[in-house]
Amino acid sequence: MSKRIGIVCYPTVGGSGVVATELGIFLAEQQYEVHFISTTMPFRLKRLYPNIYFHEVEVANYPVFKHPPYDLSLANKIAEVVDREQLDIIHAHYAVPHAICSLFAKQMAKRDVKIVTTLHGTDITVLGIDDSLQNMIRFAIEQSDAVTAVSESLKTQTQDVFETDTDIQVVHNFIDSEERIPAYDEDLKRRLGINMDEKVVIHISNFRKVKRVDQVVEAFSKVRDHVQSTLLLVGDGPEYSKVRQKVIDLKLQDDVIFLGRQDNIQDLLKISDVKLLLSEKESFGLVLLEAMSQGVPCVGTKVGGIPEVIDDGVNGFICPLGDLDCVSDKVVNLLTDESLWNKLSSQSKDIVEQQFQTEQIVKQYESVYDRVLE
Ligand code: GMT
Repeated sequence: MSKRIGIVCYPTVGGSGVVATELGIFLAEQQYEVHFISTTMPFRLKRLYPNIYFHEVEVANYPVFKHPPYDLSLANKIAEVVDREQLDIIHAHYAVPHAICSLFAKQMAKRDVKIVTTLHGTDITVLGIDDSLQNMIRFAIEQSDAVTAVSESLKTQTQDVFETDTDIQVVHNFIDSEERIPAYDEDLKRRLGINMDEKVVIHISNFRKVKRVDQVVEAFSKVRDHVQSTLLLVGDGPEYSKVRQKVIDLKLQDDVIFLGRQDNIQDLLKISDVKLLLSEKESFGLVLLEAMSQGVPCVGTKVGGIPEVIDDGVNGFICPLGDLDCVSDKVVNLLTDESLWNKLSSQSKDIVEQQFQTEQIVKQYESVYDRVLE
């Protein structure tokens, strides 16, 4: 009989939501029965699949509650779905709150369900440092039936911060490069007001402080002194206004295009020459795979899991955090040396094909499921 998996995730735009949704879709194609448990329908779940179900968590909001108790509603919903749908496994994406809620649901449910927790980063690199949450995160990690982390770096950091010897399996992020090759939209550059012979640098993120988008603009400013180019900034978030101001301060208004949140980033990547990710914390950087699968070489910081994705000099370049001269030198090299660009572009695609394909990585999650059900 096919396995029944409940996936608890954030449905919004963001790497963890994308990974959880693509995982669910691929599992469904392998005949698993997949139940998403979340506040809204995961945004990538656009097609109808007969063996994928969505269970909406409705958050109670009575005047007596100072804050709507999302976590309690979620735990209650998970327990309800475990019993009704006879789930075998709950795969929680993020220790807090999803693994914690899943553990609570396991105690409430009548059925014995296994909990697999995937750590995506912020729960460890940001919340793990917060004393008030440390014990709870450690509890989630130690009580789960299996724990995975999206990079070696995140695994090591988790074991160090929480002083735990829990076995953590590294399962990298993945991408289905086959599905993501749109036709080159010849007209897109012109519609964006970019000259056809101009180079394009791109950054895509949720504009949180850790993404250091201001440094992306500063590095681009240095690049712009040498190469006629445009910076595409895709995404929105808390630092957005500051970044806009930075662009004004550096008098780059004519060279930087803010595109806000975009669902369809493949078309934008297709017209881009280099992708920048200069984060101060980054457990993996799924967006790097998205760029590499389109043959866009990446320049990133020597932080977290980024060096596990960018092999320095092979499919892009790595610079020390905050070293913007290094970043601009590498970008200028890529934009001006066609044979270097061609080599790194084709090696980017090869690395995605060889190391980060959906099928290959999902097998690793499947072996985790088999192990906990043994
Ligand atoms: O990067 C973010 O702020 C979003 C966050 C998320 O929850 O989606 O991304 C985290 O998970 C992704 C999927 O595993 C990773 O690729 C990102 O590197 C990680 N972000 C951070 O560690 C800051």
